[in-house]
Amino acid sequence: MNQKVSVIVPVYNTEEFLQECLQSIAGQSYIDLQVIIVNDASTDQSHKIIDQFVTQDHRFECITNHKRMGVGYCRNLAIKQATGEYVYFVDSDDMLHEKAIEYLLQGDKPNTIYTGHVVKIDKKDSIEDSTKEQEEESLRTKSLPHFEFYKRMAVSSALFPLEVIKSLDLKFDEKVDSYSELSFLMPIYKQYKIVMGKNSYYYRRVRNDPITNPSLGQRERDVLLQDFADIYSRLKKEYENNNEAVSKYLDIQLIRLYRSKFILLMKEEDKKKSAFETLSTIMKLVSYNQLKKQNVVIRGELKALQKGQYKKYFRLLGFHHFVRDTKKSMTSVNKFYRQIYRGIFMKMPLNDKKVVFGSFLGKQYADSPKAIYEYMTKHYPDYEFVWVFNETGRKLPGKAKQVKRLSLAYYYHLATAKYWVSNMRQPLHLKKREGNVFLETWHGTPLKRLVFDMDEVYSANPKYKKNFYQQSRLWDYLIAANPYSSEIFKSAFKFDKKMLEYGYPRNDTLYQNNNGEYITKVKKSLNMPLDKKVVLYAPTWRDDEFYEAGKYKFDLKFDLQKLRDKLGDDYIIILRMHYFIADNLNIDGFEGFVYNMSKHDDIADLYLISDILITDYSSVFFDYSNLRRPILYYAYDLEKYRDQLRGFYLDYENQMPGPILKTTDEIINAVQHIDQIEEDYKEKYDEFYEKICCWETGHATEKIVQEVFKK
Ligand code: C2G
Repeated sequence: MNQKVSVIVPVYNTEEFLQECLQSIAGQSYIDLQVIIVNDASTDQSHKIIDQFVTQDHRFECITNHKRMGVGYCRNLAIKQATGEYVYFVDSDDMLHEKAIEYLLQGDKPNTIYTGHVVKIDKKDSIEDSTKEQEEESLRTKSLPHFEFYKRMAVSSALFPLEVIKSLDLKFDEKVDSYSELSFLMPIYKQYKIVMGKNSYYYRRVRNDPITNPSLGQRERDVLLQDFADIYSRLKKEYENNNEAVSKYLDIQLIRLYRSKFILLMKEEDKKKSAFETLSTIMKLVSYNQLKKQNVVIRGELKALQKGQYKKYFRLLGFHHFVRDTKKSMTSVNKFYRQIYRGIFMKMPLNDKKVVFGSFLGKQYADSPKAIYEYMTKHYPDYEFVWVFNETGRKLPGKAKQVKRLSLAYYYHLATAKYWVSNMRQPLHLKKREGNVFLETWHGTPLKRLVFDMDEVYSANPKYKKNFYQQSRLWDYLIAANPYSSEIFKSAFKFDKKMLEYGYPRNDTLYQNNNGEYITKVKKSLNMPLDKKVVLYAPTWRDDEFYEAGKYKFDLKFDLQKLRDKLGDDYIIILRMHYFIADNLNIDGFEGFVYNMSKHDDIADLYLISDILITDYSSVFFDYSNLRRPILYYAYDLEKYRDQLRGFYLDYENQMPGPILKTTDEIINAVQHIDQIEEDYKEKYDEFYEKICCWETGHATEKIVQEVFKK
């Protein structure tokens, strides 16, 4: 099998993925390759990565465009330069299994196109999972129905003989960015048998940041519709009268895309008119045969589109959605509630003086929403207040109604309250109404990198960034406790509305209640001894240790016995787990020395009663520093956490206002010499305090409420 393969890689701004992509090509077990990269005037650092491969490996060559020409142009250009017997296309954010090309070359049936297995990759592990069982010598094949192959509308993963490309003059469309492959594929539609190499893996990366740098398929739906309409009309004209199979294929693709993608545009007020016009124009080209194969609901819509009947179309679509939603709502109570929310509650009048509060997903009565609520109950008596909890029936000051999260009452109040105050995001399915005001308080000064400042995250949901973006568009106000947070939030959340810069409402209590009387009262209410000093241990959660979404694992990584032996005479320890932690800590036998306060609502009281804080990477130390009390960092997994899982905004080893500890002995030693530590870290602590606590006055709540709420 001595045949050269020309691998074609168009590149546009994919510096995060390019190294892995080119490495997977350079490392192919089949080595007789010509790799043609076309750099389509990338504005990022992609050129540096390309240069490195071109200099080190004589099989790599690069053409650089001086202005952006589009992916179709790049591929056509590279084909002109190809000298291999076969051409294989790779997208610059994707990757290949090391034998992807070798396997395909083993297929030797005439008039056949061999294609690989396309596997979607969104997490690092998924590559390993999918290739576990495939250390085989030879190609495993299965023949593929034509439609299966062509419905991908993608050339990547297949081996095309150059002779076929040249003789049929196969070309990518250069006028559109998406779907440009259709014009390359249509001349060979049904002309060749399609065989899939089951063990020739092509890894298609599902990018998790479709907001900052979308792949072609992740662009906005209206842009995709425009491109599809463009190429569809051109190809229809070309094939309508001389190739029935292609013409039929194009119609099926259009209807398929209409049902899966374009129909959703009709829900977007600002886009639906122009989407209707575009769809109406191209639907006129669809053959009656395809139309009559659709079910009665879709057929009605398509006919209305063909005839340009705007009102009738939206009437039918409304009916379609109603039937679909009703069917869906029969499958779960929550879906039923959501339908009532959309159909009834959202149409009821907004109450200008109603506020709905939520904190930590209904788990706690705590944090800034609590401070804001307590201030408002005193100073805004004519307002109506609603608190969202997972378990209702709590004792609260004031007259707030309590509703269970995701219950019918929850939807009613969220639909009819003018104001929402929450320290986290609202569920994706909640929509804002004209006049709604959302005060997002957020829940901590960031050490760990957040959302758009995180690199490609493999451990999170691949839709994390997209969802976050959508949810955070609802925020009207965002609280930043310090200048450092304010800067970060702008980039990490892409937030460009009103930033409230007065300090954290949740920290006001650290200024107002930092006195012996209050501290004694809290200690007594928690049945804690008054003659012992208090160490508070409040670590964060680990992204990669979980049972299921939202339920994380945690086990104590220190020796309680040793701690009691050495510190028990003078200290007690409060354990405070993060609200994501589902594990129940076992402290049997340590009663009187260890107090598990993980279920206690507000951590601020625990800050006030403790003399020393031990944490790791949790934002708790930023708040705690308002008390100017000593902080110890128990960072036994620092390297992994910082370098693999998250990344930090601060230089952990040099900027923390306390020592980094890795063992129980080091903790004991630090607690026993806490005065010395305070002295050693005084300068760093002062610097830190200046940076983090400079806006805190103990009156943040008042200033924020006055700015957001009308009296
Ligand atoms: N928290 C707590 N107990 C802990 C840890 C955290 O009560 N053991 C509370 C604190 O109010 C803290 C907040 O939860 O400020 C956020 O916790 P982090 O550990 O910082 O983690 P995370 O929820 O991922 O938020 O900008 C901040 C980041 O979003 C981090």
